[in-house]
Amino acid sequence: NQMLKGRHILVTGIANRWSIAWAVAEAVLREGGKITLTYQGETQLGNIRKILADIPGGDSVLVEPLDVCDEEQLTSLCSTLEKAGIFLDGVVHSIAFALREELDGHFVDTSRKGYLLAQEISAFSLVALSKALLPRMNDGGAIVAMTYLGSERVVPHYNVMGVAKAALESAVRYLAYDLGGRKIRVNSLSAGPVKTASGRAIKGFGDMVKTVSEQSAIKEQLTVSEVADVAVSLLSPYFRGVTGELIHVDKGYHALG
Ligand code: 0WD
Repeated sequence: NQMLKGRHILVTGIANRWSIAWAVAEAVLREGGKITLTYQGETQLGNIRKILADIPGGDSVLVEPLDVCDEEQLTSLCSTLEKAGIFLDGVVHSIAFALREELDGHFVDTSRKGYLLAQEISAFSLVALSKALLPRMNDGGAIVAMTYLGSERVVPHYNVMGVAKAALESAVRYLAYDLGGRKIRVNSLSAGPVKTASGRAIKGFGDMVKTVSEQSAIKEQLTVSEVADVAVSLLSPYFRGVTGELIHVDKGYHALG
């Protein structure tokens, strides 16, 4: 009873084996799906190759370059899929970036450059990626974007990234409306803090993980596999009636005052 049997999912944002995106890719495979991965830069490609070497059939996975700021790479990703005869049933957007100095200081000091960069990489990229991949998506497919509670509430130090995530979540709703005609669903998954490279870039992240787990409904630290299991559920036909939605995967932290 695999949830994604026969479905092909493109997963972005694997920086290393601790990335949320890798946990999602593994869960897709477990649920009987196929994966295509994208990487940004040679270090990530090396990391991805090493991870794939450890799994059965890993050698045959397509791994393509994608810097979301590069229109040409978006176009060539689509033509590579075409050449390979791949039609996608799902896309996972697991990409975010902000300059470290914007996460250290006060939000009021956000620079124009830092603001625009965070928006471009963390929010507009979902629009650009969706548009670029639409010709290679099957009707009835699904898009999932990773977000965080710092969009809805002030989370100290999340700053410019909170504003970018608010834009991302709004883009999810507008995309859901536009793509509904093709029964392509678009949802966001708001994960609680989990220890990854991006997480660690936020000042005081280790303490935050601990405090959040103490203040959640379920008082345990969130794991990436718990996040990944919800992501594959959102990609699966079980969620065919759900689009434009935001789901908190945070052990109930968001529900507490
Ligand atoms: O606690 C956490 N870790 C949470 C993460 C809680 C809630 C949400 N999230 C979100 C993040 O904001 C992000 O959207 O989940 C997503 C994945 O985050 P992650 O797994 O924590 O982070 P990481 O393993 O660092 O992957 C993010 C990746 C980048 O990695 P690095 O570390 O090299 O910045 O985003 C990708 C890149 O792979 N990325 C890009 N990809 C394509 N083009 C670009 C770009 N221009 N910039 C960053």
